[in-house]
Amino acid sequence: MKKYQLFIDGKFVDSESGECRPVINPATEEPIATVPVAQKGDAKRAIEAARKSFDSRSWSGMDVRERAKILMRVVDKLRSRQEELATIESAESGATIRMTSMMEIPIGIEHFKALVELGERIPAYEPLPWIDMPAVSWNFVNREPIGVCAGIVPWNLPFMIMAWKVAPALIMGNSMVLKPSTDTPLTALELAATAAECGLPPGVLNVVTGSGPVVGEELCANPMVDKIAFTGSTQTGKRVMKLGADTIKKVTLELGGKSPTIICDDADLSIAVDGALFGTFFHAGQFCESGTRCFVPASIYDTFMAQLAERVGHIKLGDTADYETTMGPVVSKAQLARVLGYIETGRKEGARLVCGGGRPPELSKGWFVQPTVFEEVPNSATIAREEIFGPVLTVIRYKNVDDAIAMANDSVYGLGGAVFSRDVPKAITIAKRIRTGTVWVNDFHLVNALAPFGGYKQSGVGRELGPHGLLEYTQVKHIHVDLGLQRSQKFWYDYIFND
Ligand code: TXE
Repeated sequence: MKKYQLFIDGKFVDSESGECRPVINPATEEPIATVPVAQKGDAKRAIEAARKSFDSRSWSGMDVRERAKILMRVVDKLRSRQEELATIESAESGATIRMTSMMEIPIGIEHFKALVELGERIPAYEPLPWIDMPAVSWNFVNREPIGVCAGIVPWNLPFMIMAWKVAPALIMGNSMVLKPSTDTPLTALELAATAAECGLPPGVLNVVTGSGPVVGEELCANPMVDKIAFTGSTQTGKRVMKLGADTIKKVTLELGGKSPTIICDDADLSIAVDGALFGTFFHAGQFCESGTRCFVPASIYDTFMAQLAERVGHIKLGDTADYETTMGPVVSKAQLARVLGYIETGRKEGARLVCGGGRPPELSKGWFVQPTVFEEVPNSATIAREEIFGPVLTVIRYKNVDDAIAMANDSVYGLGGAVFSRDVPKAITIAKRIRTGTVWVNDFHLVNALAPFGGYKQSGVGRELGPHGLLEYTQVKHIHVDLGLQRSQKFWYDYIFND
């Protein structure tokens, strides 16, 4: 069993305490590796290394084209390791190998590449309009890295979410300390090893494995950290924001969701039924933008539900290392208990169970949950309001489109959503009225590296991906060059002189 170490200042090192913990495969419940349990002192060492590298300008002062060359070497090396990374990611997160090898790792690498290419093209110099009051001056904005960024990553898509933080932070010239989730720390350490091999200067990327309350809180509170990029639950996001407030850190948060899928009465059901199921059951529902509330019009309700119930039966649970398996377990025993608890609440609150509703009896090992569909759920029910983060879909009947949009927007979250209709202009009009950061028309989950991703309301602050996401990793400095070269032209000095 591989024993991993922390990655600090360009070297793999043990934690100060020497304590390690196993990483468990959620499909087999067996340990697959061990990682250090870092303490605050380890987090501080990593922050100091990042600070030193940033202040030395070994990376931040490098020409962006040189930074891009090194990061593109990382991309090439990651591509050559794609299969190996897909296997590790599947084993640590419980995602199927079908998903990690066909989607998460290759697309995560492509997103990394796209963000590096996009960042390279963001100009450091932004001219401002001519200013001649109170006298002629030349003004421009210098776009600069922020400094030391903390990247806090959850367990649902560890490689991809890490790529969304590391690539923009580094191409824009920052140094970073990355804290993966305790459940899924391995691909972060693999990325660090690859980056070091490709010539990334020491201290620019550091990886510290440890708990949120210990390592995560140190990263959020330490005065040497300038920015926090956090993905995780809304509850922890609130804590992160409060901790960052003491030293006025820039904070971007990508948090929970309860995304609506609105099926229109003119939808192509061969796309809409599978789309609604893909929106909820992909990766056992462990996407923050998952479409867990499906709004179906009364006029096609029975037909839609009959097709939906039939199609759920085609989702195959089982060995995550088998390419035929299409749905894996949830990430941990704690998450299993949480999801089963919500299913119980759904039953108690009177929702009608269409299928699923528990652990699959045919699988004796692993934290699996059957794909579960509830119907006749009021939008006020707990299972329609709270993020479950498991394979649970609630179907809600609606009378007219205004009614559907009102219910879709009646949520504290605002991350994603979808509209299914053959009438694309109508679907776009509905999409514009949904108060979320992304809406797909006739699809779901297709996150685009060139488009901003993030939430309205309690789903987050700021954006990841695209130019909007890259700019979150920069500071803007206004430089004013006064063109009045004679003392007599600077009449405003006479506000303090009278001679
Ligand atoms: O999330 P946390 P958890 C939701 C989902 C899930 C629930 C709980 O509903 O059921 O959150 O999962 C680190 N200071 N999402 O407990 O706590 C932690 O170590 C600083 C939605 O895993 O948000 C991990 O690295 N950091 C979500 C990261 O924060 C702290 C993805 C996320 O953990 C910390 C995951 C603290 N005090 C869960 N406490 C999404 N939006 O994609 C924890 N962390």
